Parts: sequence; C-alpha cells; structure tokens
Amino acid sequence: MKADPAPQPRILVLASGSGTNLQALIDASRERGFPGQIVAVGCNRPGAFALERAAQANLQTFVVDHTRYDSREDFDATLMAEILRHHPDLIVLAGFMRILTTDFVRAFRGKLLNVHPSLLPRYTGLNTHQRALDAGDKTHGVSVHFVTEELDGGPVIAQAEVSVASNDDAESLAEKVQAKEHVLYPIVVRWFCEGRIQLGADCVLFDGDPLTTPMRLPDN
Ligand code: NHR
Ligand code: GAR
Repeated sequence: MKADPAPQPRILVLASGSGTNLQALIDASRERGFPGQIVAVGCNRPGAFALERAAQANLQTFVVDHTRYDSREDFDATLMAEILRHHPDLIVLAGFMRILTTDFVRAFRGKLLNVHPSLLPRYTGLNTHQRALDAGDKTHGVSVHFVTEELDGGPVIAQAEVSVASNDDAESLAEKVQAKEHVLYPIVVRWFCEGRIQLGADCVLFDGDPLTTPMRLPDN
C-alpha cells in the first residue's frame, strides 16, 4: 500500500479590501505542485470584494466586523476563535487593515506573515506611497515580513523594488508596488510551506541560517 502523502500546510488568509493579493495567492495555490492549501479567508469588512473572490474560488469565509466590538481585545478574541476552527499552519495578512493585539500576535508567533507597501524599515504604518513621494525617494517597493508586536517591525523576509518616476503620484506608485506584491507574496508563502523560512529569536532563518539582508526579487 502506498503511504498517504504528507498533508499540505494549511493557509488562512485575512483581508479587508479588494483582495488582489488574495487573488494572487489563490492563483498560485492552484498551480500544480504548490506546497500548501488555502483553507479559509477571514475579513473584518462585510462588503469587501475579497469575500467575493474567496466565494468564487469555493473557499470558506468568515467575517468578524470590527465595528461591532467595543475593544481590540474583544475583536481579536473572536477573530482568534474563528481562525482556530480552521487549524491553520500559516496566517497570511493580505491587505488586512486592523492592528492586532500583542496576545493575538504571540498566539500565532512564527505563523503570521504580512505584505507591507514600502521598503521597510522605511514607512511603517499607513499612507506609504505619498510618504515616499514627499521624501523624494528614487526607489520604493514592498516588503514581506513576519508579524510581531511591533507594527510593521517584524523581521523582513523579502523585498522587491520599484523605481519612482518624476511623474508618479500615490496612485500610480501604488499600482507599480502592487504588481510586485502579487509576484513576491506567493513566492514567500511557497517558501514558508516548504519549510524554508522560520522566525528565529529575532531574525528570519532561511534554510536554517540567519538572513542578514532580506531576499530580493530582481528588479525586472
Ligand atoms: N499587527 C501587529 N501587531 N503587527 C503588525 O506588524 C501588523 C499588525 C496588523 C496589521 C498590516 C499593516 C501594514 O501592512 C499589519 C501589521 C493597519 C494599520 C492601521 O493603522 C497599520 C498597519 C497595518 C495595517 N490600521 C488602523 C487601526 O486602527 C485602521 C485603518 C483602517 O481601517 O483603514 O487598526 O501596513
Ligand atoms: C496592498 O497594497 C497592501 O500592501 C496594502 O493594501 C493593499 C491591499 O490590496 N496593505 C496595507 O496598506 C496594510 N496597511 P488588496 O486588498 O488588493 O490585496
């Protein structure tokens, strides 16, 4: 008798908005040989288009509407309970817009990834494209990092750069950065599912070795 194939890592995606990163992950996960399976999509906004994308892909969904909770602690406790029902090995923040409490982040330490639209450590938080423009940066980009208590401060796994043109505005820059996100995020999720990346004490381990500088997607 043939041995059962090893179960694939279970991926849960959290989104808040249009879900283009979710879509990129759905598409990648359907390629032959992808080493993980998306088991559910959670969202904090009832009307988000990400939910339609998930339904279209026949994925289970759940909504925890943050406006219905008095505190972040209560919201996170409910979110955590919903997540645990799906027994994920990896939780992927894909345009998820709620800051998570320390308790939540600690409960899933080493299993939480985020895609952030800047070259961290530059521009943590919101409004990153306008801030890069205002600073006169010639390059901008995207980072994928492990989520820790420190907002957008967890160890960076990989980055991709875009060049800023003199006629770029926040919208055109966001478009360029998002195109990179859709390539970079599935690559990093694949690495995670293959067991190649881990969160060490205070850095990323890649194939067991500390990563001294983030991995880079070649600039075209
Ligand atoms: N939570 C922790 N603890 N650590 C991180 O690194 C996190 C996190 C939650 C989300 C994504 C992040 C980003 O990529 C992320 C990283 C939302 C805000 C924010 O200010 C900031 C950073 C990120 C996501 N959110 C507002 C809030 O009050 C709400 C804004 C809105 O709804 O539009 O939570 O940039
Ligand atoms: C992405 O550009 C992501 O980097 C950014 O929001 C967009 C979500 O797009 N995330 C944040 O700004 C987190 N604060 P999507 O919903 O189409 O994937």
